[in-house]
Amino acid sequence: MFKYAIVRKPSRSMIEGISEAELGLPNYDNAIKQHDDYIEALKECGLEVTELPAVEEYPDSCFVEDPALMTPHCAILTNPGAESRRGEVAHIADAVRKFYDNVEEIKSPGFVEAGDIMMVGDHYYIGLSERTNQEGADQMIAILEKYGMSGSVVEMSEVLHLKTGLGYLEDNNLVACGEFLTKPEFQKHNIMEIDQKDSYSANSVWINGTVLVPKGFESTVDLIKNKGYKVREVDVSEYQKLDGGLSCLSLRF
Ligand code: CIR
Repeated sequence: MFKYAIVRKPSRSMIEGISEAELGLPNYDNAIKQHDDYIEALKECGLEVTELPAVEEYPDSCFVEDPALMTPHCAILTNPGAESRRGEVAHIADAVRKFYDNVEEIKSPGFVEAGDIMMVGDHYYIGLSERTNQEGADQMIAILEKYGMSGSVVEMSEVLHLKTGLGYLEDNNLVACGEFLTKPEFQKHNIMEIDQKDSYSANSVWINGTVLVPKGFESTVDLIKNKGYKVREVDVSEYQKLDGGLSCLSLRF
């Protein structure tokens, strides 16, 4: 179960965020409304939410999932592969230290963005993406092992981050799309297949028994409800324009 979440208010500079989505520029006012509803959804799941102030200098800084990994035993400040995002780590560090005594760091030439990391119990799958390299993954695995956890790498090539195409819903259930459907390492889980046209909804998030699903993906809602989960839809379309999904907008721990 998770108790806390950290989010960061989007900055007006978000329109300059990195994007390959070709969905147009996000509308700031609408993004704020969607962010408020996202926070509401986290609270409905029983989380105590810390909202950090916007940081104009970093257009992608509302995607707080990437600069830190929170585990039950320690937090790890990452070293984002995207150069324009590296400075976000210093901005999240104080908030992380308020909750953790044990705070570790990924150092260059290792790069990790925690959107590439999926937690399954004590094990952490680490996607080797354009943002996370082998050196970063090796450092991450060494840190996890130091605290009695484990990690393994997943080769990937189709999407931005590992969790762009995957979501672990606990109870051995995994929503997955595209290249992740056939990865040998995931075959021990119950793979719930997300249709390619609904791929954005593979980034659904389990929080304390409820699954947050991005708004507008009825088949995914049905798939998840049919497994017995409670579903809460959240409209994050303004963030989709920046390649950001539901999980990217919070740290949950
Ligand atoms: C980026 O490209 O870094 C941001 N525009 C989106 C980050 C999304 N984060 C995530 O998937 N964990």
